[in-house]
Amino acid sequence: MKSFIEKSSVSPELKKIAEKVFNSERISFDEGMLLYEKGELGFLGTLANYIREKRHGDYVYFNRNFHVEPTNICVFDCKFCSYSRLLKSKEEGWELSEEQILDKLKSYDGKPITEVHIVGGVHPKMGLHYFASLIKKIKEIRPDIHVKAFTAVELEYMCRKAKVSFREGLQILKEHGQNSLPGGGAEIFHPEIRKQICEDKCTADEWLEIHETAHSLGMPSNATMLYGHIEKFEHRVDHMERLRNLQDKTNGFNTFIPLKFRNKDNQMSHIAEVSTIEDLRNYAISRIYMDNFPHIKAYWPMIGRNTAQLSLQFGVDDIDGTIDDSTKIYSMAGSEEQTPALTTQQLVELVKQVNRHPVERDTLYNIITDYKNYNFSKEEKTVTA
Ligand code: V47
Ligand code: SF4
Repeated sequence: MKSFIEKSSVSPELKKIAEKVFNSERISFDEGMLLYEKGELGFLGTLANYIREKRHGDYVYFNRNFHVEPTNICVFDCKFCSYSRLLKSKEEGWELSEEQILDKLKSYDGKPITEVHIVGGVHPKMGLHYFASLIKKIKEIRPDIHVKAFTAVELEYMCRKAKVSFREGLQILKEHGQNSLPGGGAEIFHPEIRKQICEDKCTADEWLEIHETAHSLGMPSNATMLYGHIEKFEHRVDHMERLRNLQDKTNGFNTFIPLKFRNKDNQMSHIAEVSTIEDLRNYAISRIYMDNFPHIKAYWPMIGRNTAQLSLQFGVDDIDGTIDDSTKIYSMAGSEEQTPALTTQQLVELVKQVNRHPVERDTLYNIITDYKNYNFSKEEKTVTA
């Protein structure tokens, strides 16, 4: 691998970056920019795959999960969002009752799911104490399930409305059974871009403070980056730099999830989506830049299963989970996955088709089942979760 780069015709500055990667040294902001501006797909893939295989061998992690989206009614007005309905057009939105949410959970009785991911629009009537009580009830029904819930955007609003600090709010949720935070709401931190795409929701500093506070309370989290719209490469590197700095401080992030902007039915529909090549370059640079993040995830309901397979050669080691058609965020934004659901067997086959080694994990990446030489029973073949 190293000699392949040495012999190749890449520029001396890119070779210097390759050397750093092979010596496990961190690359700088300027070097991140250089990768975006000059790094060709093959070069980036070689480096990212080197890091990925050094960390995880040929493992590809997935979990058995489903989402709950309590509502798509939202007080905010993010320009890229195809999913939310403003309060004023409420008749087009949905609001699940507590009973409906708990019934959905109960429909998984006896099925081996390990995680519920709860995230939705920011509804003024669904506040901190409502959600704390909901989580408590979820845990009473299914004590073993990991509750990954609420983006920092939802949390900032909930805490503000309940007049509690971020620490107090997170502590309450933790005491009621919330285990971790998903990575949404980060978008692009840089104020020049944030102001144009989501000016009314939590700021970058608030997002980072909420995750820092969660980590200090022993609640791990993920981080996302919404790329491929009006941002420039410098904004992507700035975004990753801020996350890398926080991770140096807390070590509380598990996974970095680049999210490709999808342009159907939103206020940014006039912006063309970036190419698959750019998606793969972006995964690879994320793997190279985010040297203190254990995992890089390709979220298949958003990127589609074909690109998710390709990404496994470009730094990605995680493809999220079975989902069971329980999220609408991406189908409404135009993803090729209109009813995102894969059985465990389908996920395993997806990974094996590209000669990788599928392993089921829990939310914290403890290995549950190794599927390398696994034979599915007749009953297992039909289980969606
Ligand atoms: O913050 C909304 C994104 C995010 C669009 O932590 C869009 O494991 C693309 O964060 N095009 C929410 N993206 C989802 C999220 C997530 C998903 C899966 C796993 C995890 C995890 C987190 O969805 C939002 C926003 O960045 N989003 N609209 C769109 N048109
Ligand atoms: Fe609301 Fe989230 Fe959509 Fe923004 S991305 S409008 S906060 S649901």
